[in-house]
Amino acid sequence: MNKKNITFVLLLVFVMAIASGCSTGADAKDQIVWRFGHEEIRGSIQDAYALEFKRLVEERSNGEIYVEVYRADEIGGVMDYLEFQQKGLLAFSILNPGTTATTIPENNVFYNHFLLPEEDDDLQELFATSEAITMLNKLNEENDLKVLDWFYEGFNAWTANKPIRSPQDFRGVSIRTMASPLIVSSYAAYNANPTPMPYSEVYTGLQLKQIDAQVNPVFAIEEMNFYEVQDYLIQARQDGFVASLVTSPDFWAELDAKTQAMVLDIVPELNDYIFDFQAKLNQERLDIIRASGNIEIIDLTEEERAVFREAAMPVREVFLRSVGEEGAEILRILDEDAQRIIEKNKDN
Ligand code: 6CS
Repeated sequence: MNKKNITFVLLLVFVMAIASGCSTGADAKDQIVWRFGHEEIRGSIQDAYALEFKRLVEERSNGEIYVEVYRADEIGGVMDYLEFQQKGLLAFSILNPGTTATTIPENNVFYNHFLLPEEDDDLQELFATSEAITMLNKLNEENDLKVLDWFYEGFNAWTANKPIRSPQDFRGVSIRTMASPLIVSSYAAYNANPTPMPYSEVYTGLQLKQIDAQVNPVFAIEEMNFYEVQDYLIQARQDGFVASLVTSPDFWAELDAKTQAMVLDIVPELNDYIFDFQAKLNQERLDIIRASGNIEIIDLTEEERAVFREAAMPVREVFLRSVGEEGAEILRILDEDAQRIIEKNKDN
């Protein structure tokens, strides 16, 4: 079966399951099933978020709701999950802007390099308070995604088969990125050859030397075994991996007020949980990678980072060209709020 047919069959299975009331067994004939998709593998940050969501929903609904978690590639690739979510075939998903910005370019705002605060607490405050987030969520809703939460999975590190300390070093390096055009432009601005490919193919791509490098948070570099087939892990702290908990506006509108309130109560708890979880997991996994002795870890100096910052600034124009006035306003407010929060918290 080709990919289109597989997608079609999956859609059909979903529609039939939804139409049949989604019961999960003899004792569960009135049980509601919420299908929850995410982009990563078992043990990842998105999986921890999904499992905690499942635990809290099942507990607080007194078992009336059962949450079924689908991980990356279990029922399609991440682009399929976006389509399933926009069509309301999944109740909830975790999707990151590298995926959603292919149809909602404003979501790329988070992937402008050297924009977001580097401290986790500052970032959490920014997501919770910035008017830019409210504006972004409204735009998503107009595009069939209701965003309930934005969270963080750690800064994006590079792995490569050569040391990279300057944009000059990126010349001739084919680096795998996610599909979002802004991410592609960011690495083109560093002189690299950005090569989008599905997440699940990156390990083989590196092993077979179809690509020379890739970019992802440390926890992912460990669990996807990228560090086993690369020689250098480079921490430039140019941007972070942001993800969103989304549902579809139609699905949400059909939930009764009590169920909506239950979910809205759970979300801030999940946000606190995952900010702590990702910090610990990224640290633990950096330690595992270091202990393996497989890869040299390079932390760029402030001087080296400054050269990348300068090369990244023209890419803001690429973002602005891809969005309308509202997108420009979102970037302006997010930047302003980020600077204000960093300044306010700097002595804490
Ligand atoms: O690089 C990617 O495509 C993926 N990376 C992570 C850490 N999560 C999901 C995403 O699809």
